[in-house]
Amino acid sequence: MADEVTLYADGRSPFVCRVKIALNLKGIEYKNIEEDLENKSVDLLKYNHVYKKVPVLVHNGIPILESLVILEYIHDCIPALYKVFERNGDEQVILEACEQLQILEDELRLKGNNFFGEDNINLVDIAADFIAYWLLLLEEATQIKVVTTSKFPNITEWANRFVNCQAIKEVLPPRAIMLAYYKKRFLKI
Ligand SMILES: N[C@@H](CCC(=O)N[C@@H](CS)C(=O)NCC(=O)O)C(=O)O
Repeated sequence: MADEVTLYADGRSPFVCRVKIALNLKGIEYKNIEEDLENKSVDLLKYNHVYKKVPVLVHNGIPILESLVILEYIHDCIPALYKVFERNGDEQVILEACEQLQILEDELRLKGNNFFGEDNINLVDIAADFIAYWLLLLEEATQIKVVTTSKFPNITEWANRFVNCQAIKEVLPPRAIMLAYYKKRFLKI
């Protein structure tokens, strides 16, 4: 995700806070526009003309409404991480990916929690599922390593805990299928 990202917000709102957390964890820079909900801006009313609520995330002029939908959108953008493999392990892209991962690593280390949702999995953990499972499979398939245990010990432990939760384990796509798919896609095997 790049370019112009604007968040129409109200700093007191838990729905807005969800989006800010996800943006921070992904290291995405954005312009925050604080709304007066008693006197909403023309832009907010234009972008969210049905519900007229915050948060609204505007990415390159396209508005995304509803905090959970915005979380999904931010997650789907997976900026530098996937690019590492598309660019065949380009050093600069790996560096950018590591910068993003460092934000998550620090968050886990400083709080000392099992999950981003403290003792339990929350939406941020779920939104980061790519890192816990798919990223490691991509690394294995391509032999391009980003998440080393020495560099990201907390992410490594978090990923283990995450994929070993029953509710998660039973819905993950099979390793063998994913490895074959990634080998075909990136190594043309
Ligand atoms: N379902 C929405 C709820 C958003 C919401 O209720 N926002 C409140 C602020 S906490 C709001 O904008 N209220 C203004 C209004 O209802 O006029 C979401 O998850 O984004």
